[in-house]
Amino acid sequence: MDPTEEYYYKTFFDCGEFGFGQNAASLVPLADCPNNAVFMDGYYAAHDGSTVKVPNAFCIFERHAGDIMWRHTELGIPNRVITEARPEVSLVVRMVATIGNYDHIIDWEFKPSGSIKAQVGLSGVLEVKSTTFTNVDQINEEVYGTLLGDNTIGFKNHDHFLTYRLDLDIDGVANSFVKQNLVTKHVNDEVSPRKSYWAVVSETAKTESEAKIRSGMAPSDLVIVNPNKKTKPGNHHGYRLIPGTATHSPSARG
Ligand SMILES: [Cu+2]
Repeated sequence: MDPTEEYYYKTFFDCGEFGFGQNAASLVPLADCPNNAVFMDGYYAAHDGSTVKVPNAFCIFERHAGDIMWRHTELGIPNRVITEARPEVSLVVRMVATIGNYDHIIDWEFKPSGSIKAQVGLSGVLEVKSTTFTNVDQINEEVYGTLLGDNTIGFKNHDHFLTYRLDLDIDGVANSFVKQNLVTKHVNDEVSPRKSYWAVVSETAKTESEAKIRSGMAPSDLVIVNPNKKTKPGNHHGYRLIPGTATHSPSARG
């Protein structure tokens, strides 16, 4: 978000132009990954087709975070209290891609409940530009960033967008994308004192365009199912997509 001569064209595509695989960093034992981690080398094809090895490109470890996976204390049985608690122990697969000043930490977390969590962390150093200023009191113009030290402005206003392409095969490749919309229903009879409630109405996308959503904006659960496979009670096999909180960048068009 800096329209000046030296910066207006800077729109980096970290994956597309630099490559997360080509820029995979070798992980540092006991710092990037805990002491129960095992490491795997990574390989990619160079421009001439030869094989390039990245030592310790991945680490795999069990995470004992101290959280509860599931618990219940049953108080409904007279003269008996039954408590069962199970710890959350998940399997983490990690890699780091260092693109210029940034280090992207990519985790896939596999939980005992069957949940798969994708997470990206950002580290590294700030992108900065030089300036004549040494104190904010000297600045009476737009500098498109924050003065961090003598003659140093850090880029404050910019976005990082990370796009995942999820190709799910749930008990086979024939899967459907279903939006489970929460819909308000009105009660018209005289029996219930309730005037309204909400119910779930499923809508299967027939086209790619019908599957478009604004992440975090719609009152819907997003589910990918195999419509050809059913559980014993008759529900479809499926996975629910749970987006994280989304910040919506104002689009700067012009
Ligand atoms: Cu950035």
